[in-house]
Amino acid sequence: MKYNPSEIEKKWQEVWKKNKIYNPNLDSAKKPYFNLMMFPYPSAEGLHVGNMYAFTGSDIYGRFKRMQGFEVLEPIGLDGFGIHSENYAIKVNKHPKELAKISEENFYRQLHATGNGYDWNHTVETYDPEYYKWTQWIFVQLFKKGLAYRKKSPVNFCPGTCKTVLADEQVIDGKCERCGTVVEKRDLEQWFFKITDYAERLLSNLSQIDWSEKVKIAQKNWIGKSEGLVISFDEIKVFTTRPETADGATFLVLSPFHPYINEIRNKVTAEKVKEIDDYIEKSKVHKGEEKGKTGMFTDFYVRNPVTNKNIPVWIADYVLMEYGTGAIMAVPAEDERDKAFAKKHNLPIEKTSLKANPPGEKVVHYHLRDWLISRQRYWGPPIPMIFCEKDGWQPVPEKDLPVLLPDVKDWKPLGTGKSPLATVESFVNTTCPKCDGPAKRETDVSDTFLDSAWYFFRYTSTEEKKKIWIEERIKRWLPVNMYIGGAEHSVLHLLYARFMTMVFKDMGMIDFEEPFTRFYAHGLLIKEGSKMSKSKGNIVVPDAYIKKFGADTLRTYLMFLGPFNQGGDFYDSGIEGISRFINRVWTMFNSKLSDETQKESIKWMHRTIKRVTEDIENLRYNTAVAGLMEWYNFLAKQKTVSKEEAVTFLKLLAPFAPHMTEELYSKIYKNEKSVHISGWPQYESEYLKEDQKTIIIQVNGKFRGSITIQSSKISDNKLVEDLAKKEKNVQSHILKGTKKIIYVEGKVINFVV
Ligand code: ANZ
Repeated sequence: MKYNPSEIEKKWQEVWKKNKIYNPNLDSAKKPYFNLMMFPYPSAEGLHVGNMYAFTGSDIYGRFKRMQGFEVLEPIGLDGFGIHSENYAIKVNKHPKELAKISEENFYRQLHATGNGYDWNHTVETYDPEYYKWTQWIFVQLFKKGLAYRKKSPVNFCPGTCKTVLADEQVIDGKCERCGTVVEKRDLEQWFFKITDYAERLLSNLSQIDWSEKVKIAQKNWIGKSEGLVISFDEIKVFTTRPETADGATFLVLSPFHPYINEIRNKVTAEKVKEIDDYIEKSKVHKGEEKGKTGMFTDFYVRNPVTNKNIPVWIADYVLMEYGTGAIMAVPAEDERDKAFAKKHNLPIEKTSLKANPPGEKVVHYHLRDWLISRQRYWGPPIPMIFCEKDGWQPVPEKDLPVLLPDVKDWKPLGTGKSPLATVESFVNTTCPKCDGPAKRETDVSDTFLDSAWYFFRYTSTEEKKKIWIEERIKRWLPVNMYIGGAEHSVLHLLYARFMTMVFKDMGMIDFEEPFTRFYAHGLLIKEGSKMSKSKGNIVVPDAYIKKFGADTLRTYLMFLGPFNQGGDFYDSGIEGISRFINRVWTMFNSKLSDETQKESIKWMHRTIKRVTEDIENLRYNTAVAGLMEWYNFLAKQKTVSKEEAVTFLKLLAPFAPHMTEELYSKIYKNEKSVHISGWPQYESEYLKEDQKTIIIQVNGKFRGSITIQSSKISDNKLVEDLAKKEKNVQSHILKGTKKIIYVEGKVINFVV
């Protein structure tokens, strides 16, 4: 029978759905295993093979665990709210809500075609009011706990396509991570989550979790713990990690946003005040190359407490208000940045003894900032807060959740620092939950990273309407056993999800505080040498490949093209090679199978089971496939292949090529259960022992001893000779050296002396 993937793939997808083999019983599973793929945020253009690469890698692990006897929950959903989706809606000029429906349908259709073992009964879509009701509920809980607060502060604002404030994590090298526009600082009042209260826990717990080292280091650096001193220079406090250099502090620098500047204003000339104000205005906009080098003298001095000398006070934007005390003592003799600044502005550089001992107060600082939650955009969950002139900020009562996102025509961002919702009067005007008087709703929506900070909890309980989740199920399924996703989320999603989990624990909702026991970062795909991207026009869409070769071939190829944590290069010629392999496997196990496995063949089988098992456990998928190819090559040379070999081979290949292995398995075992729940093959170590050979040693034709070595080593002449020479009884006979050495491979070595 010819291999016809489009026929068998459709057929098995239907059967699996009917037999619910990927739907574990969430309430009674005895061996639950939560295998989670990072929440995708697909646009209407759908899935490209780069995404499919990640999903397949996760699915293979889930299938492996299922075959090992675990009841695997492998859920899927989509993160469809947020700037990413809204920017795409702006680009194609369609309402985000309309577009979301199209994206969802297309994305789910594509995912079905890839044959992943998802539990389709428990999907989560972040724009579903049944979901964002709980996102808003979480906001209210954080507000009640004092972990959500409002603050006016200089925040990152993207004046480009995004026209909204951004979290620090979303600014890369001074540019917006989404659209690349240079980010400005604007003084705006915004909602923040107090993630900084959790800095120490977020840091110290890192040692307890099994995560890619790269990601742990990124989190550690982002949290950025520093221990140092706060030293007073008259009324100004500075934070330093190098107090011993204080005698070399020749000037003091304030951030342009430092409150003490107001005091200085009262003490200097009107001209100086104007100069100060101009400088502050200019420093609100990043100036590329200029940034970090400009500064101005305030005409004001403070006393260095170590040298007792008066030193000038400067303002410069290389000092950040959000870190330490927003002021530094500059030690140009020791610090490179201070030195460059001193040279540029002709400030004194003086040696430090490195022994200064200033009066100081010991402090710990973290680079981590509070999480900026507000977005002046449309496509997100409205922040569930109400402002009353009399009672101040009040949370929306829980019975009134969700605050529905109104359907509006004018949904595009305004760039005024206000969300488009601010223009919708019917939305804005409401009553105060406390005094019933007239009040106004918050019109910003929340950051999409809040939507994705807790979705994995909800997967377990999507049918629950009255509570955020079903406690029993959380106890059974969480924390997530295996989480696979992109390393680019190291300090965004992964940090926020950890924070939220700690908050839930502190609220008594759960009894663990790390959400992901194991996290594995996958690599990225490139296409024939360059990074796969829309701008390069080298995006590969899986649909055509699935049609031509079948999902099984595409899946196996993706896993074969490189180590899963490094990614690899997608070549059309490569997929053809895998297609030939899959076709040959099909033909081999479609022919007549013998009842008994040959002795030499048994060893091959057990060696391959061991190798593939260990490779999949460690996500070395490419070498697992290579192991199967080697075994195939061996089997192809044998006169017959046994039923046992066929079944073992199909089981080992099943996670990669789930449909064709199922078809072949069902032909061998009619009426048996699916290969995917048939149990993973076990190897027996007695078959792994290598054969040994004994080689006779002669000197001038006389027997003098023997050595025993592994059969695979008998053609290594040098090894055999060295080992033979070391034999005690041989040594004494060859003391004067040898004339000639005759080796009959695997049998005899004769030294002529
Ligand atoms: C004097 C000094 C001498 C410093 C020296 C460094 C080297 P980390 O380790 O990152 O915490 N600093 C403090 N607050 C700052 C702010 N708001 N903006 C910019 N820089 C700031 O770095 C702490 C060091 O960074 C502090 O120690 C301070 O400079 C600077 F040879 O004080 B140091």
